[in-house]
Amino acid sequence: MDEPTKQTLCTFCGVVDQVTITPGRRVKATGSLGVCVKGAHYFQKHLSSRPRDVARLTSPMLRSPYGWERVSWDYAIDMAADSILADRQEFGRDSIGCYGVGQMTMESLWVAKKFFQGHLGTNNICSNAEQCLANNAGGHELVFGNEGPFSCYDDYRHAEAIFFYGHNPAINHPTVFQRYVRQNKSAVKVVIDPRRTDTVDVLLAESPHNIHLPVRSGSDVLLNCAIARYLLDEDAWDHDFVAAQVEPASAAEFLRLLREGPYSIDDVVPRITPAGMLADDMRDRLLRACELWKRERVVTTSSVGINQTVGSTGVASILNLHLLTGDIGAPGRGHVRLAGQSNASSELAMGYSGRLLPFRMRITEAGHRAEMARIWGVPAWRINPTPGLPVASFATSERLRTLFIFGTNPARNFPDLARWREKMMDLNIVYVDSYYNPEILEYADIVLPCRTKHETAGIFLNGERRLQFMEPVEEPPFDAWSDVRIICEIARRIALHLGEADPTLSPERGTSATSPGEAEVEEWVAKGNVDLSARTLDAAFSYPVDGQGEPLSEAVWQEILAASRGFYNEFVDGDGVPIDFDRIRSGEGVQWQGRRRYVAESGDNRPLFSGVFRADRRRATFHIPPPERLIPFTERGDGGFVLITGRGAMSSGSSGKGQRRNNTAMFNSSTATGVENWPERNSVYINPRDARRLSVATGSRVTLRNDRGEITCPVEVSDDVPAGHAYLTFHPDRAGTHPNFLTSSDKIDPQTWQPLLKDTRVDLIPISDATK
Ligand SMILES: Nc1nc2c(c(=O)[nH]1)N[C@H]1C(S)=C(S)[C@@H](COP(=O)(O)OP(=O)(O)OC[C@H]3O[C@@H](n4cnc5c(=O)[nH]c(N)nc54)[C@H](O)[C@@H]3O)O[C@H]1N2
Ligand SMILES: Nc1nc2c(c(=O)[nH]1)N[C@H]1C(S)=C(S)[C@@H](COP(=O)(O)OP(=O)(O)OC[C@H]3O[C@@H](n4cnc5c(=O)[nH]c(N)nc54)[C@H](O)[C@@H]3O)O[C@H]1N2
Ligand code: SF4
Ligand SMILES: [Mo]
Repeated sequence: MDEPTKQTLCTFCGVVDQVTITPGRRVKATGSLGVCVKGAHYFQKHLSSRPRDVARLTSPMLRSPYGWERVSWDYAIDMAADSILADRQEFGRDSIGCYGVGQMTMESLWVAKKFFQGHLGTNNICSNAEQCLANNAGGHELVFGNEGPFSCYDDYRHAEAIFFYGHNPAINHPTVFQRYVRQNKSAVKVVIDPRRTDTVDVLLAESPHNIHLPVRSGSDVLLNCAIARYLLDEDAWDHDFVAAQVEPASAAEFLRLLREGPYSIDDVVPRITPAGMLADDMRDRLLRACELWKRERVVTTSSVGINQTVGSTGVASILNLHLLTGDIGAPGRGHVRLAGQSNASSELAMGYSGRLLPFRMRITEAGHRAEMARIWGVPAWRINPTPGLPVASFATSERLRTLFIFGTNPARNFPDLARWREKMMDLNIVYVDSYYNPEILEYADIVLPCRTKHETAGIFLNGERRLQFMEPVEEPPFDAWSDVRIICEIARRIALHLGEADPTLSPERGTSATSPGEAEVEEWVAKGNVDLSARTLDAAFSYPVDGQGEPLSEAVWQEILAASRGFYNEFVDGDGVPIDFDRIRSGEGVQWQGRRRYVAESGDNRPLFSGVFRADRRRATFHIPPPERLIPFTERGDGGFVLITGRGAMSSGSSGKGQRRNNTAMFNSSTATGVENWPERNSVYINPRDARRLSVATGSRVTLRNDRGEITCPVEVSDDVPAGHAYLTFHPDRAGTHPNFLTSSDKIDPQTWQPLLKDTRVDLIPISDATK
């Protein structure tokens, strides 16, 4: 019998491409962007050879003294519910935590927030965005008052100049790079990246006008100050836009800082130019880049090269340039967000951070808590007024006891890995993933198998704010549940246990008239979780379900849509019409608030920007960078290397010619695309100057060491990396190289708490032949 053609989404990276599975199981691109190697590889592998190549979790499992024990769903859900109730009663509300991957559906993100924050009263609920995209949101909040990005991919087509700050789209967002960036042949492209990346190679081969600025790590804010100063000196900034749309005090302060500080091209060039590069060469390239800001329509994109180094200040320094030139809200002008993971944008909108409530409301504001409680239908006191932990501090928390992990691989991708792995031994970990991953199984206590991307239904909000629907294309071959179902079943099981313990339990204690204080709530918790209401809990997580017991996306979406009303990121289209489920499901989905935000409505002279609430129209603020963000990392003068970890360039070419070897089928921990893609051993890349200094050559082994730990790997000598820097991918290899033994969880962004993973200092110690 002929199989029907099926349509779904690729939900690895934040582009979220549309995919058609044709009869015979060929995978084709449906949308305008095509699919990349990872996307195609995933579907081909899962649809044609399952379950041979990819190890799946096939049943709920419990750790027992004899190893893993396979158990029924019913039993596993009981165990998870009991674990919450027991730890909560003994250790308090914030002994419970949740950490989730950026590829979860919007439905599961919403339901998890409601459960952990709205009912269990813990703010220890954060997500992978806190390692990845949070600082993009943080930068937007500093400058505009809200996190929403304002441009779309199409802006690449209309731009006259495109700047990539710490972003390597040729391998990391390949469909957007091919279909938008490279199609705009006339735009001049500028890549700001210490490394010569694939993106740099492709663009420099394409046009002699394209520019690579191989600045020292940590230079971006300084660089942007130099560009801004140039625009001031040339009187090439938009006086009218700044006067109309920017807070006057911040404008005065920013202009003064630029004029009085050491930000001229001559001041800045020597500080950002890596050893071995001629300062005149850098000067010439920088001046050409400044001229582009002066004359052309500019689109910028930043990614984790900024988010994980100079953080939200770095993003804000780019947005400052858009404010200064008025390059916002028009075709070909603005900052385009390319999210790392498919639903990272939903995590930001849903306030995934220990400081935030959904729609970016703040935990510490009583009015915000009351508003969220109203939406969730719980008494305001139930939302804990104490912020949760930064994800980077999970490892040192005395309070945390039970941690839910939805996907994500914290046994590999977390900073300070040694400390964190030790902490995981103490935690009661409920781990939810589709794949068998021995690294995490070492730490997990309860394992719940969830549906894969091609078995789940769900809503995704991509980097350009497009809401789309992922259709399941196959049923799971065994009883796997979606994340949303797992959360709802645990919540309802808790309600059941509470009801059994006390059938007379009143629907809610402490109504608004008798609002209890924090201490009183904790007393109720200690008395047997009697702060919880069985009735409210059961009602809140009883969504209509399909024939297999899966909560219906449409029902959850209706709740999210209604809740979003009045917030700046309320889910309306460009005409202000609420986006209903059928529209998300059809065609290429719907972009919330239209193709562009911050476009003046006709005849409307009001400020363009909104705060948390849509009605709160305000001017933007130039962000004044704190002094510590203006110092390139190599200026610390401690003789060590700056260790950059990222994607691509995994192992040395076997030819010994030092060419890069990428495996573009790898995505982060690369569980879904299969272990057979993993290289044998990853290499650390260093510049020939440093190799001479250390007397090492390609193939030599070195130890990378700092105050966090040490790892060993082979060297690749390459001009791709500037002197003073070392590059090592964080993708897995079979040898078990783990760069996160060297990263620190102490260096976090003050605005978002995101760890600054790419700001890592290491010493490189050659291993003598005798110890090889
Ligand atoms: N093929 C593939 N695609 C992916 C992924 C994958 O694993 N594989 N992962 C996805 C995810 S989760 C993400 S977050 C994105 C990330 O996409 P990218 O941001 O492109 O990823 P990275 O390679 O981590 O870092 C980008 C660049 O930042 C540079 N950099 C380091 N320090 C600095 C600095 O101080 N300043 C500047 N200007 N640049 C610096 C690095 O040299 C690196 O080339 O990719 C997504 N897409
Ligand atoms: N040193 C260093 N460390 C880094 C980075 C770096 O550049 N350098 N980058 C950081 C960044 S940007 C990121 S995004 C992280 C990536 O870190 P992770 O979030 O750990 O990365 P992934 O491998 O994408 O996801 C891990 C697991 O999530 C599962 N998963 C996917 N979708 C779902 C779902 O819907 N539900 C459930 N329950 N599970 C699911 C997958 O099967 C996979 O096993 O690493 C961070 N760590
Ligand atoms: S991984 Fe990203 S670029 Fe590749 S097909 Fe999937 S969504 Fe598109
Ligand atoms: Mo990411």
